Amino acid sequence: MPAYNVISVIMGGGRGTRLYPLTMERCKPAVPLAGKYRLVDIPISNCLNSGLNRIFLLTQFHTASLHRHIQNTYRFDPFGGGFVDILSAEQTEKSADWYQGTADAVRRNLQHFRNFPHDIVLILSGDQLYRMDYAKIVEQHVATGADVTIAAIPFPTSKVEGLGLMRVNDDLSIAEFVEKPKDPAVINSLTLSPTLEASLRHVNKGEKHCLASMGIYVFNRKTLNDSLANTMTDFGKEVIPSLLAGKKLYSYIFEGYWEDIGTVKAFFDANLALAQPLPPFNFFDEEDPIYTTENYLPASKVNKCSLDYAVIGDGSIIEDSFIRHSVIGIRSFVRNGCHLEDVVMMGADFYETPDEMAANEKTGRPNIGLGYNCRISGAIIDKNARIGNNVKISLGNKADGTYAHGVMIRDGVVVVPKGCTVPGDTVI
Ligand code: ADQ
Ligand code: ADP
Repeated sequence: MPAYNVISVIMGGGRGTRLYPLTMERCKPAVPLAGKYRLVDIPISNCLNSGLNRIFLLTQFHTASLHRHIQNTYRFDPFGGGFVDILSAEQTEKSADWYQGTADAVRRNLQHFRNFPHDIVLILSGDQLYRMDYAKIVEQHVATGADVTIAAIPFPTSKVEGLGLMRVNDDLSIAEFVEKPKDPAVINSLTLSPTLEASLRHVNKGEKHCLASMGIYVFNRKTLNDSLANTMTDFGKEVIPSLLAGKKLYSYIFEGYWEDIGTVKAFFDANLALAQPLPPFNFFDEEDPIYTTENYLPASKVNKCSLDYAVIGDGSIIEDSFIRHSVIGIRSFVRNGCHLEDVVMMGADFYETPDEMAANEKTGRPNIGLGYNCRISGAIIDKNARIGNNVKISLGNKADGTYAHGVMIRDGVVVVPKGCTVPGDTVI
């Protein structure tokens, strides 16, 4: 790879409402993941590990943090022609508004892609956790002579809610595509044929399975241009169904771990899944590593703690605390006597100096990180949060909503937003 001329386009997110408040101050691709990465590191690393180094990242707004992250991380030598270009929704003479949907976002950027020679466009989602060799889907795409190839994962019918489903022939050509069907009769009509079901390695043969779209598309250049010469705004809802009649659409079956992490709950669960004995996603893979910024942080310092399935980011300081089934991000400061269970703490962007901490003490402002004797469970603590002494935060049976000091509950997960200050002795 690539014997074919491929460009990759990563869909960096719409308004980011489903991940709010993690997207309150940053665009979705910049949301921190697994203690030290950003969401966008997953599709970019997959591209680079697949030999694809010409990457466009489409995003609604262009936060400083995303720009800094991409510039500091993805530096290419001048001979390989590689790049990661951020294309944010921009006002043009034709339109002044945001991207209306995935297809609209790609359409508005076709002019940028034209400057680079290519035959094939690989379209990827920016909010999924999986490891995939895109060379294989591109090879199948070329071998079948398809106009479009859609990556598809076999899911039991009970788990296909919110996904596009396709019925495929035994040669993998797509006969029917329905975006996010709800009607059980429709879902049942889209289940795998017995021949295909028997050929799959990882499915539980007792259950009926469907092929769900992973939102990963391989388009021939001309097919993409032609299929966007209209006003359709969305790939799953409009463009793909519209192509079924006249074009050759194939599925590419993927049988590994794949998780859409576009909601607060899915994001929380996928992070915590890394803090179990054998995580479904392996960040310890040396052959196909996930790349991210090298921060030059010191190794973490841990004193008198009980750590039980904890993932600890670099540059953290943790004193005499109990941490269970949690992800603790870079530069986290956990002071004595804390008890954390099922917590995703993103860490901090900087260390406070002794002078700053002395000034905090004078004004009664908590330092960045956790104060003494905090008890926190079932929560995401976003970056640079200041949590005072003796704070207790747990989900309990509280409903979604906004609670004291800006703390929120979304999808049944407590979120302490970025830079939030929770004064000492608060109980939520
Ligand atoms: P969804 O994920 O619901 O379904 P969509 O909201 O279109 O589809 O998002 C796809 C990707 O594009 C996401 O990464 C999203 O963040 C990004 N995105 C959305 N709007 C964008 C915009 N305006 N600008 C830039 N990026 C944008 C899709 C398919 C389903 C399939 C699932 C799998 O439509 O068929 O099953 O993905 O997750
Ligand atoms: P996020 O990770 O939440 O998207 P950013 O990446 O935008 O946040 O912010 C991180 C950058 O901001 C880091 O480079 C950090 O050094 C810097 N930074 C933010 N606030 C401060 C501050 N008060 N003092 C020093 N540096 C800061």
